[in-house]
Parts: sequence; structure tokens; C-alpha cells
Amino acid sequence: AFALALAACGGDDAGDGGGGGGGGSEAYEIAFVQGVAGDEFYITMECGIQEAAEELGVEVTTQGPQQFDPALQTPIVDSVAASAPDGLLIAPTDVTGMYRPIKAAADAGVTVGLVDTTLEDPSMAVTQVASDNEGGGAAAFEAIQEANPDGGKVLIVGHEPGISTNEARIKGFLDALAEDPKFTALPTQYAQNEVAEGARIVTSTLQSDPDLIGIFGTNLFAAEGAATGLRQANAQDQVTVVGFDAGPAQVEALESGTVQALVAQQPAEIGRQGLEQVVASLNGEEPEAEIQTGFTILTQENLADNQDSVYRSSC
Ligand code: T6T
Repeated sequence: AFALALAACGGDDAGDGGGGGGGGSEAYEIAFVQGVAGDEFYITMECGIQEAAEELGVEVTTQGPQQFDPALQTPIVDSVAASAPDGLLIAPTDVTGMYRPIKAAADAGVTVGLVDTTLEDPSMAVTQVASDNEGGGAAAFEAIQEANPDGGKVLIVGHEPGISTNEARIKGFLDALAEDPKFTALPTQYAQNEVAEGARIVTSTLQSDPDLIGIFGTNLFAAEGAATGLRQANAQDQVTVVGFDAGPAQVEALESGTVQALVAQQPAEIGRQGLEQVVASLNGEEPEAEIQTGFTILTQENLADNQDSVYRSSC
């Protein structure tokens, strides 16, 4: 860590060469650990973090596992903790599996902020910043309901059990569905964050349940998989697809009419606010314990006015 000087108030960095003379923070060193590398959601979050880091005059390094897997994310957190940064922003890949390494980092003196996903026991974190995931799940059901007022059979393609956002989005969707007896939900299946697996689930479900009218893909990979499967089965006209997230390929599927609505999160804002709260805590200020960010329902009609909701592939 290179927060060497302890200037108590405002003013520029005390000049250890690390930071960029930003808005009055020390040149803290913060590690950002993504849920998975290469995911446009976390890339966009990183862009928001880097922009905020410049303004705050802190240094952020980013790493992520190759898959959403606590066995792969744990060694990253362990090595980050060994390098003793001032802060850690992390999207845990499992509600229980990531507790030990994150708690160990906090116990070693690292200020922890959770972004996007959370833990069953998040008490070691000074802040948690995430979308209204249950609300987004409910909104996804409402979009399917609006397109299919007579109701019918729907399928949830989840991302992976054990990831907090998976559970919250499915709960929001199913709670909303339970209020409309015209709809039934098939047993949830999981794409395991693989587009090909999401596609396979959809093509096989269309064979067992040809009267399917709606699909909810709970994250970028599940939703891209659902769109791919529908295209393969040539069933685009029969099924309404609503996906969480707004990666460039998802937006193309919206434009071409394979997908009817996307629940676009605000990943850059989640990252920015997470960093701001961790830095506030490092500066001895009271951080906000929980922040919920909003979402935008993208449709063909409003896409042109919401181009800034589309996720980025690079900063
Ligand atoms: O949906 C996002 C994120 O919110 C979720 O926790 C995991 O999947 C994504 O990163 C999209 O792939």
C-alpha cells in the first residue's frame, strides 16, 4: 500500500508519486476483483472505477478469474491480500464460498467493498453497491406479461446457483409471476455462464414444451444463450425473450427482434460508487453501508435514446 502520508484534511497528495493529485484523497492502492474476466458488465464497471479513481487520485488494479468460480477467485483474493492494498472492491462469485478469503483480507486490514454480488454474511464489508436485482427480475416478468396478456408457460434460464444476483433476480421474477395465475414457470435451468449451454437448454425445452411463450435469461451469458437457442430453433416469433444486462451482442439481438427487452444495469455507476465509499471509509468518513442502483428496460422503441446504457467492451 502506498498511503504513506496521513494528511488529515483536504489538500493534495503528500507527494509519494503514486496518485494523480485528485480530489483530496491519499494515493490509496485499491484492488478490483471482477466476478469473471472479459464480461462486458465487469469491463464497464472497471471503466467507471478507473474514471472515479482518476478524480479521487487513487490507484486501482483490476483482475478477474477466467470463470465465475470461487475456486478460481479465491487465489486471486489471497494474493491481493498478500500484497496488502488499502482497499478491495470485489464481486464475490459465491455467497458462502468466497467468505473465507474476503474475511481474511478484511482481518488483515484491507477495507472491503462489495460490488454487484454479495455474501450470506457481508459484515466485513464497509459498503455494498448493487442493482435492485429483485426489482429487475419483477420488471422482466412484467415485460413478458405485457407481450403475452393471455399468459402461458415461461422458462427461466438462470446464470448459476450460489451467485447472489442469480437468486435475487429469479425471486423477483417468480414473486411477480405468482400474482398472475395465467402464467406457469417451468423448472429453472442454469446456463452456468455459458452461452452454448443456455442455447442447448432453450432448444431442448422447445422440444419438450413447444407451447413455451417466454424466456427470462438472468444475466448476459444466459440471455445471449437464450437468443442463440431461439435462432437455432427458428422460434423467434413464438417466444418473448427478456434478458438481464445489455452487452453489445444482446443489444444486436434486441435490434434484430430475437429479444424483446433487456434489463440494463448501471455497472459503471456501481463501480464508481463502490470506490467512492471505500475511499470515504479510508479517509475516516462514514461510508454508506448499502447503495442500490437502478436499471433501464431497453426495448427497440427506446434504444436510440438510451445508447449510454449499452455496456462497453473496452474503456
Ligand atoms: O449480470 C451481471 C452481474 O450483475 C451478475 O452478478 C453476473 O453476471 C453479469 O456479470 C453478466 O454476465
